[in-house]
Amino acid sequence: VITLYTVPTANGQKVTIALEECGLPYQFETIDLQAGAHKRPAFLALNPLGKAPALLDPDGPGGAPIALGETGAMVFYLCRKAGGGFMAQTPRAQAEQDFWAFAINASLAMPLAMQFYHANLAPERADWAIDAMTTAARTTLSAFERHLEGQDYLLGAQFSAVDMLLYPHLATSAQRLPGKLTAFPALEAYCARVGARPGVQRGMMA
Ligand SMILES: N[C@@H](CCC(=O)N[C@@H](CS)C(=O)NCC(=O)O)C(=O)O
Repeated sequence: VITLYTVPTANGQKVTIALEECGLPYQFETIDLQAGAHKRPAFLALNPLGKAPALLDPDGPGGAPIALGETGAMVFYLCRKAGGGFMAQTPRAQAEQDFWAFAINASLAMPLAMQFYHANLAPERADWAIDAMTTAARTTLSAFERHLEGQDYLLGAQFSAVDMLLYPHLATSAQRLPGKLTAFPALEAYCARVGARPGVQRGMMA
């Protein structure tokens, strides 16, 4: 059975949503970041970047075990393993899917994480850093807002793998920004739409 080594954050939730939506059996172990469990050799063997989450599928391609880090790679792997129904089907849609996936994990997740770090964890408070990361996150959120004004999901009418990557950042991380998502009505409506899916709800609770 697939094991997810995870943390109760948006990054962990993306993968549990994928596991639940795909109907793949799994178990999970919580990684103790405070204790540095993600920097130990056993974890680095799963994800050389030393960041949670990571997964181990004993029945990977060709029947051999596979370990993976990076939430984008994990969600796409799981969706393909489950038959590819949540993945874009045409070269044009695949290019669009990859654009949104990279945008979420590089241009949205990173400033949200840095904003949280500077607002809550940094040894010294630096208001300029909090402001810069808040602005960077809001700039990306504005692009998602404009895109979702005209359609229900990131790739159009169907819920897909990239929605699994976006939703937890909106439902969890972005809620910590001053003003939350109130300036982004299309994103709020999108959150209600995606959050109503039973698989998404189970993934968020896992
Ligand atoms: N780009 C990575 C980000 C992973 C990440 O930043 N994970 C956090 C927890 S949510 C972490 O392990 N932080 C501790 C560290 O970086 O040392 C992904 O999408 O998987």
